[in-house]
Amino acid sequence: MSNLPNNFSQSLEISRASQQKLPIVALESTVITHGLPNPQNLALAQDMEQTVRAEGATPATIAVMDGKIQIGLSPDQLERLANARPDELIKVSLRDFATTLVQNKMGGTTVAGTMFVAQKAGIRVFATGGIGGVHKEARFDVSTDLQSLASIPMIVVCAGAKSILDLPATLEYLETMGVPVVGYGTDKFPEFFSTGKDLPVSVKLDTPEEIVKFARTHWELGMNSAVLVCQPVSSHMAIPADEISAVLAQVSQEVVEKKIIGQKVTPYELKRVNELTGGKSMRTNLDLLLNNAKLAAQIARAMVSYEHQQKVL
Ligand code: PSU
Ligand code: MN
Repeated sequence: MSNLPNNFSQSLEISRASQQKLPIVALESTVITHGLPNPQNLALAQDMEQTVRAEGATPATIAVMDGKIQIGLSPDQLERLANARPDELIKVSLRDFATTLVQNKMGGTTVAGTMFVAQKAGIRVFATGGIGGVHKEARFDVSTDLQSLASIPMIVVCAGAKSILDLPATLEYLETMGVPVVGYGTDKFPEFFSTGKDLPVSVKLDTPEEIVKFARTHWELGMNSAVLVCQPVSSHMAIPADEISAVLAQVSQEVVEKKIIGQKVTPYELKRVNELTGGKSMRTNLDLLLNNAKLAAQIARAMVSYEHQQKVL
């Protein structure tokens, strides 16, 4: 049995996979509860799990429901989470776990929240869409995602951070906190909807094996930070930066005018960008999420092979 603390519950599939040291990929659930509309959210959640399985790894979607912090959801739990009413749901970052548990609500975990839980379960690889960062509208609004990246050793696969954020400030913060920013096959920091153009990553790596070797080296030195792997959105689904910049500027202005603050900012921005691009941004978002799940599964497999080799040597 697992040695998880109270309030955590692990599915049988994940317990077995971790006992047998099989590759596991953690998946977040804020994208299900607050990032995408219904029913696309459920389809995406199922497709991400399927993509991880197709690459030979086990998906561990993380969420709060049924009175526990869940590591690995059953098909029925995934459906109930995706179909829940907004008033039943909390967006769960680090400060929100206790609230969600004591109010017996359901919660979609953010990047920060998911990393926190995955670490407890010994999971080392996690796939998401885009990380949170420093906002443009209120520059003291810095996502807890950055703090978790600074303090939790894990490989986090993303498509960079949304260009609606203050990207130079976000990268400065990551640098300050000692988080390596890996460009997967690129030396430019991907900008979520677009492939990225002028901001640098800290290192370019080209294969899952190189990423594993890099992460192992980073942690063997005693570093405790995450390794942020940024895979650019595929070029046929990318929205060029100049095509989307007017939309991003308008949405940013709306956030200020409507006085939207705190954890409501990111969901509002994603929803409005989708409306203003006539659904295009959501298609891009879905595509990059699946690509990231696939790469994360390949990395998780490479990690298991690497550990096996180390033992044999
Ligand atoms: N980026 C997306 N879709 C999302 C999120 C980010 O494209 O749904 C979610 C992630 O879960 C991320 C969170 O951790 O938003 C960041 O929210 P905040 O800025 O409130 O920390
Ligand atoms: Mn925020």
